[in-house]
Amino acid sequence: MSERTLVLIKPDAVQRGLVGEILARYERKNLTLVAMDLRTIDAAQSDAHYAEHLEKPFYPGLRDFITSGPLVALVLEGDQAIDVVRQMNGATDSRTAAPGSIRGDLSISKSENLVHASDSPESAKRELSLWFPHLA
Ligand code: 3AN
Repeated sequence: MSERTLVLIKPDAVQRGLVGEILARYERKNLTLVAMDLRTIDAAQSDAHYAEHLEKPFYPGLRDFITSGPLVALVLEGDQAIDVVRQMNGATDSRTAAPGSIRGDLSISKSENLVHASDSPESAKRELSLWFPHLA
């Protein structure tokens, strides 16, 4: 079943010049690029995006990081795209993420882990309307 998922190529990836490499992986997988935007977000947008993490001890650092510079927000579409993209991204902790995944190949950090992707149909719906409200 075709799905849409919200992906963030985070500020560490932009800073390191990895946007092309990461985007190329999604394109080679044959996911469809529906929307893409380079933007720098403020604390309010971070709080809305990471609503479930607001009380976590790591959240202040995560907010500083995600607002630290431009990121690339994209919408990808394809058959079971939500799970497919999570698999491609790899485990949250890049140190243990599987080789072959974006995090496993390109990052060694748990916090600066290059990418975000929606983790369920419910979060995809919420995140898509937050980041790209003009999309149907
Ligand atoms: P994922 O991005 O794999 O869905 P989440 O949603 O559990 O992971 O966490 C959101 C983000 O918060 C992660 N991408 C990571 O940057 C950061 N994060 C999660 N857990 C930790 C932690 N224990 N220490 C530092 N940063 C964390």
